[in-house]
Amino acid sequence: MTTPLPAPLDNKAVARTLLEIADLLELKGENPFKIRAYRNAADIVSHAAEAVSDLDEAGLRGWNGIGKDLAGRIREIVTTGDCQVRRDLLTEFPATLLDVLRLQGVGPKTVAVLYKELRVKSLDDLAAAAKAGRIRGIKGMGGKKEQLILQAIEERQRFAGRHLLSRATEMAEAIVAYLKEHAPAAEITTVGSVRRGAETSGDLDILATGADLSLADVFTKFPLVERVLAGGGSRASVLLRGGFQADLRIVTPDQRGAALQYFTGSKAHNIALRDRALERGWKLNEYGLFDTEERPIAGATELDIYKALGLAYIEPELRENRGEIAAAAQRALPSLITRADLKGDLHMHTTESDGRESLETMVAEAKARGLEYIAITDHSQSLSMANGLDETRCTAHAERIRNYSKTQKGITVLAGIECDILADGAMDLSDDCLASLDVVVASIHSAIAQDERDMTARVIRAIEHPSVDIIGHLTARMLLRREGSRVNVEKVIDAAKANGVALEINSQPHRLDLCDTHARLARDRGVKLVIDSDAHYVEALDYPRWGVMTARRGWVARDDVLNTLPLKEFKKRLRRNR
Ligand code: DGT
Ligand code: CA
Ligand code: CA
Ligand code: ZN
Repeated sequence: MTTPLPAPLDNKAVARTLLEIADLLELKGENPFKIRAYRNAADIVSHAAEAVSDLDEAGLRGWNGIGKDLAGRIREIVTTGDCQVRRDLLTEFPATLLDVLRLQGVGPKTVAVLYKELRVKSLDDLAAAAKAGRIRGIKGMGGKKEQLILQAIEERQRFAGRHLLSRATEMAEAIVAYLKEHAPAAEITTVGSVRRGAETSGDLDILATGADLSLADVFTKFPLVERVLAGGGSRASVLLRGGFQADLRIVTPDQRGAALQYFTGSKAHNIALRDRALERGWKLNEYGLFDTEERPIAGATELDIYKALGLAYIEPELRENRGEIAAAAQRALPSLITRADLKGDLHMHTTESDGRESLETMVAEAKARGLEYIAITDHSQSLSMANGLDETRCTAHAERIRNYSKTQKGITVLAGIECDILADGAMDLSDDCLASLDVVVASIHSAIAQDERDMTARVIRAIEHPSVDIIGHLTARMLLRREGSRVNVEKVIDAAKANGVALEINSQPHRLDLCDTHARLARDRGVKLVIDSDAHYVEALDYPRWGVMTARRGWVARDDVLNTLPLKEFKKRLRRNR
C-alpha cells in the first residue's frame, strides 16, 4: 500500500508538538528566544508545502528559521511521534496544566502563579478556584480576571470536541482517500455537517456504497486512529489523533441516495423532509422513500427522493431547514456561487506588514491560481505588532504595487490597504491617503469588547467614510476561541446598502466572517459581498474554498458577489467609483 496520509496532516501533527514544547518552556519561564524559535518552527512546518517526513535533517535546515537543534527535534518527532525534550518538560508539570494554558486570555505567567499559589493543576481545579473566589485574592489578579477566567472555561466547554471546517474536511478527505485505496470500486463520500460546509463539525461521517463489509475493518486501521469506539458489521466509529471522532457506514447501492440524504442532514432538514413525506402518507428514512404499502418509491439517488417529494434538488449547504424546502417546492432556490466564479481576491498581506511572502510571490501564486486581479492590503499603522503602514510607507508601497502590476501580464494588482477602524470609528490613515488608493478594506482588530451601541456606531462611521469600499471580517470572531463583537449586523447591513459599501466574507477558516446567516441577510437586503482569502502566506490563497461554502450556506449567488465580475466591471462597482 502506498502512503495514505496527505502531507499537511503530518506537518500539522508535528507543529502541534512543537507548539506544546513552546508552551511548556514558557510555563517554565525559559529564554524567550528559545520559545519563539519553537513557535516559529511550528508555523513554518504547518504551512510548508512539503511533507516534513520527506526531509532529512539537512533538508530541514534548508528552511529559513530551522537550525540544527530544531531540525533534530523535528526528525525525532517525525520518526518516533514524540520527543525527549517534551517528555522531560512534562515531568516538571502535570500534563493537565497544558489545558489551562490554552484557555483564551490565560498566559503562561498567570498559569505559573496559579499553579504555585493555588495548586491549580487542571481546568477543573481552576474552575473550582474561580467559583470559590480564590483567584481575586492573588496579587495582581482581581475580580475581573476571575470573571474572565470563568467565561473562558464556559466557552471552552461549549466548543469542546468541535473542529473547524477546514481541518474537518482535510481529515475527512484523508480518510476517504485511504478507504478508496482499499476499495477502488466503491463510492465513498463525506456526509454530515462537513458535506453541508458547516463552519465547525462535531464528528466526521463517511458513507460507503458498493464496498465489502470488511471495509469497516480497514477503516479502524486508518493510521491516525487512536482508539476504536465501535466496530463490526456495516458500521464503525473511531477516535482519531487531534481529537476527531469519525463514523463509517456501509450501505447497498440501491439505498445510496437515501443514506446520503439522511446522513448529510441536517437533522432539522431531515425532519421537515420526513414531514413532507408523511403528508403524502409516505415514509422516509435512511433506507429509502416508501409508499403506504411499504413499496419503495425512491432511494438510489438524492435527486430521486427530492423529485418524488415534488422538490427541486437541494444543495447540501442549504439543508438547514431555513426555508429551503418551501423554496425548492416553488422552484425558487438560488443558483449558488461556485469557487470557479471568483475572478479576484481583494484582501491579502505581504512582508510589508505581517505577511510571510513578498509582493512578487503573492502575485505569482495568485496568478497561478487563475485570478485576474488581486488587491494587496497590508495593515495600517495602529497595528504596530503587525508592522502596519503609516502614510509615507502606504504611499510608497502603493507606488511599488502599481509599478509591479504594469510589468505583469494576465493579472492586475491593485494598491490597497486593510485600514484599521479605530475605537471611535475613525480611520487609521488620512482621508487623502485612503482616497489615493485603488481599494480600501476597513476592519476592526482591537477594542472588540465595546457594547452594542458603541460598536455599531463605530462600524457605521467607518462605512460612511467616502474612501471605504469594503468592511473586512465584520464581527472579528475567532471560531472555537472567542465570540465576535456585539455589533448590530442588521443596522450595519442597512448602512452598507445606503452607502454602496460591500461586506466581506473573510475566508480564513477560524473567521468565516460574515457567517452564513449574516451573508444571507446582506444578500436579502441587496448588499454586495466580496469573498476574500485574507492570505498571510501562499497556502492561504486557497482559503476562499471555505468562504464560498459559507456564502453558499447563505444562499448567495454569483451576482451577489463583486469579485466574480471582470476587473473593469468590478472597479465600476466599487464604492469609490460609483
Ligand atoms: P455535527 O456532527 O454535530 O457537526 O453535525 P452533523 O449534522 O454531522 O450530525 P451527526 O453527526 O450527529 O449526524 C449526521 C446526520 O445524521 C445528521 O446531520 C442528520 C442525521 N441524523 C442524526 N440523528 C438524526 C435523528 O435523530 N433524526 C434524523 N432525522 N436525522 C438524524
Ligand atoms: Ca457529524
Ligand atoms: Ca456522526
Ligand atoms: Zn487582514
